[in-house]
Amino acid sequence: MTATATLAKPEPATTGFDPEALRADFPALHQEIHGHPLTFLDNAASSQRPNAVIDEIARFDRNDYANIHRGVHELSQRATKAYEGARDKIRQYINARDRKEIIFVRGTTEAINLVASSFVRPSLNLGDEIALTTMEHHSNIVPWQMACRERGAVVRVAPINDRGELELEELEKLLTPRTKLLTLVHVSNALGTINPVKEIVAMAHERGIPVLLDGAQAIPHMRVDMQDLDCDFYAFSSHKMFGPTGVGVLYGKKELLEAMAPYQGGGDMISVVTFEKTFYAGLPAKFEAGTPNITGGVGLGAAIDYLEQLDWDGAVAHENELLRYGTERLSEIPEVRLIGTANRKASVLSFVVDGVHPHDIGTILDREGVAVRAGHHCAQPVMQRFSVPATTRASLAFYNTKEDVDALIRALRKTIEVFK
Ligand code: C6P
Repeated sequence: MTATATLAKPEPATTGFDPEALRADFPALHQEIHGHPLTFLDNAASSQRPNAVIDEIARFDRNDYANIHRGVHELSQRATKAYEGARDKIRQYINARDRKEIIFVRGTTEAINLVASSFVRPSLNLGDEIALTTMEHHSNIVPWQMACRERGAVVRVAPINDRGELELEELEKLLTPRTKLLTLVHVSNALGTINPVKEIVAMAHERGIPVLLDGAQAIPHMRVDMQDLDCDFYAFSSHKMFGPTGVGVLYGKKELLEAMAPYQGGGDMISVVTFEKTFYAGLPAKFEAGTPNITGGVGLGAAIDYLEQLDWDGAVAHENELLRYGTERLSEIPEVRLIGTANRKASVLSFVVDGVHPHDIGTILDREGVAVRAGHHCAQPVMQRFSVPATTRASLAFYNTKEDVDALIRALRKTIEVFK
């Protein structure tokens, strides 16, 4: 036996996931609201930003800001490098094949509208169909209704069961030779359901149907891999992934984007303009007319840097434990009914309380320092499916803790007492 073989194997580092340490990165979390420490449980609407993002935005605006792609001067070159650098970070983060597949947009809503306008509308004919699901956000319903109305096409809707899970067999039945696109949410904002999107993409592709995934609520809770999912389009917003507002991403497969007409006309999306004929720029500029949200793009790049160094296995395990704990604690309150109890769920707790309107709950919780969202969450068909006008929604992030859940439960019990 050699000397080295007798050495004890080093123990794997047991770093553990420490949400408390991460909270220190998020200044907005450390304040009092109405005399109570803030409990921020409205992350699905928009998440808070870490110092790394706030500071990088301030640094960029102070030192490097100028318009991009246009100037030969130093500041324009620095700004262009930072903005295009953010595109590279996003490509790597979501494992897209090519940086040309990353289109900067205003957010998920604009990304979906871009696909509706430039990919679907031009070839949508009378009697064609767009397949989607009951659990879509309005931004993945209305653009398709608009396109279908204009072209005499039809929106077909796959149902969900009482737990808020997609009925896959019913979805499969909707996929016919008339289906021009299947578009669905990766993670539901109103229910928290995580859809088995990889399987669904494969199911659609077997029939030659392209797939758009609305990733707005998935990307803050998990790593996503475009080559693994093999979806044709994926849409997400920076402000739900710890970055700034007003910027987001449409990922699209290069061969599809190349074949699509521009979404909007203007500066930066052309190569030559004459009154006789205009030649468009190549990808990704073809879809990015006008001066974009330059600082927003750079800020999103900083958010990606932050997320790249996150212990994702730890974050996912922590959020799962918060979800389990929150579900258990809410279930102890007899007046509470959870809406959305899927087997695979992100850390979203949507619920109704007998005899109390969600808006009243939201208002009283706020007086206790607990920030939640009350309403239909821009998913009215989900509310209709569960026969409720609205829900109260606590949506968690990796920086939330069991103490946050306890604060919610305490404030909720107080609210219920008020209405007794
Ligand atoms: N949902 C919520 O509180 P924008 O506004 O474009 O960044 O994202 C729209 C959007 C699209 N899809 C899903 C699944 C979403 O959750 C959202 C935004 C927020 O649930 C605001 S309504």
